Amino acid sequence: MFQRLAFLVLTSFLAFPALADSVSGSIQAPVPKFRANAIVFVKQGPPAPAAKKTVTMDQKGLVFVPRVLPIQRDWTVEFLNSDPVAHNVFTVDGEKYDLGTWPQGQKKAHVFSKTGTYRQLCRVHDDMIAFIVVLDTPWFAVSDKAGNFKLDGLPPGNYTLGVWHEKLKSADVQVTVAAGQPAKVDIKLQ
Ligand SMILES: [Cu+2]
Repeated sequence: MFQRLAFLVLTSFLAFPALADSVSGSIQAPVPKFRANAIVFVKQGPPAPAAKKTVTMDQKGLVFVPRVLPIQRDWTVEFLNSDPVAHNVFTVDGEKYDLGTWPQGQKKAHVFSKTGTYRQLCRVHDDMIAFIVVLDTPWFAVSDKAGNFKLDGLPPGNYTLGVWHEKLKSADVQVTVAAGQPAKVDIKLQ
């Protein structure tokens, strides 16, 4: 009985493809190392669900982890210190904040209510830097070392994707997502 039920569930899933689909692709850059850490996001497209989430940016091994963190507006970022030395977090961008300096194992939170790029800096360590990019969409992805990325859960429709990279020019790309047909797009940054 249970096996039969499982079979029915499986066949109905196959007969009616999921309404949401994906866009995957790759980033090409003038220098191979710049393929990584590009943010690909939905700039224009079907209405997106609003969701509030809390995500973490760590300070570990004297670097921010991750270096590039896309979030949706009104999300909370918890800044964690995993190092045996004190770290600070501040930005000179947007609403400008200085969250103070705190020791290992502790964290401080900040809610980002405006879109934009916020460089994350540390007063204790001059060379520490990371980027929080606050977007108007929950649909975004960060490219891996090889430049590959994947946006999941997109309803069918026509999209303009934006691409952000800390060193390269922004780019816009048009893509159409059809139900049951994952889209592919390769993006050349300059
Ligand atoms: Cu530091």
